Amino acid sequence: MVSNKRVIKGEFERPIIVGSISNWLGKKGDGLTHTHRWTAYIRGMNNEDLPFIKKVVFHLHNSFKNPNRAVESPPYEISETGWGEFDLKVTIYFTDNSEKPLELFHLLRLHPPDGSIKTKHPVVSESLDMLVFKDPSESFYNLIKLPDKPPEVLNPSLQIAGDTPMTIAEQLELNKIIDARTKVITDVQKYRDTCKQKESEAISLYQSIQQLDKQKLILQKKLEKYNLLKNSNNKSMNTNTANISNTPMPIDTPTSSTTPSTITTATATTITTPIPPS
Ligand code: SLL
Repeated sequence: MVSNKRVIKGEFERPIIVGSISNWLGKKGDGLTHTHRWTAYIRGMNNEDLPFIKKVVFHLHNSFKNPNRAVESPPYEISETGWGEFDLKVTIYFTDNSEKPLELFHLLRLHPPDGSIKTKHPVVSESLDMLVFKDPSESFYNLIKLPDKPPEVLNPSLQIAGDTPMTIAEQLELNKIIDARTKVITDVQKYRDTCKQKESEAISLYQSIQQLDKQKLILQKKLEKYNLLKNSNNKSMNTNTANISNTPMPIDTPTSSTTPSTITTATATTITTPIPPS
């Protein structure tokens, strides 16, 4: 069956963040298999809604009970307690069924980069993924477009610190880091767009140059023909009637006309006026 869905031609990108935040449970943990409480999540770069997502499935390590956890409405996150880091697989299903589900991987970190195990600080790990949609349907395109103004809400990763909430100073610090990274990502995107635009400008300029080169070649050939003709005319005139040799040429040359320069006169400057034979 032929679908009559209208599509928007092109490739459209939409950034999303996959991340996790983990807190060491300290005495609240069992010191064995439940030492950390963590939350893994998918979120918009600026916490904007993700209306193009239908469902997110988090595939936990097999040591967890029911390792495949489906979340069918926002916020797309799951919280658990555990003891170890692992590669979390995340499958994103889109509202448009013709868009293939996407698989992402995220290293669920429990420990800070310095390797310390018992830390009071939450360990946040996030990465940005650029979703690319090719020729999406018009209705889906409207969902993947970034909203003009991102909502100004607190980062969800700051709201899910669980039993050990972050201090204001920590939240502010983390906010700063996330904001700075978001800015870098946005800037990179902007520069990439500018590059694309400049590239297409360069291509069309190059095409114009080629076109002009062709025109120049045609005019040069015409000119050559004209010179040849004029040369032979002059020769025959010289032999027949010596005083007609100074007859002005039928085209505008710098010597024969005072009309303002045009492309014709500019080309005409390359005319080599033949020296009458002595
Ligand atoms: C490894 N990185 O490769 C480890 C796997 C698995 C962590 C870590 C289970 C908690 C529970 C849990 O934390 N697994 O039992 O509910 O060996």
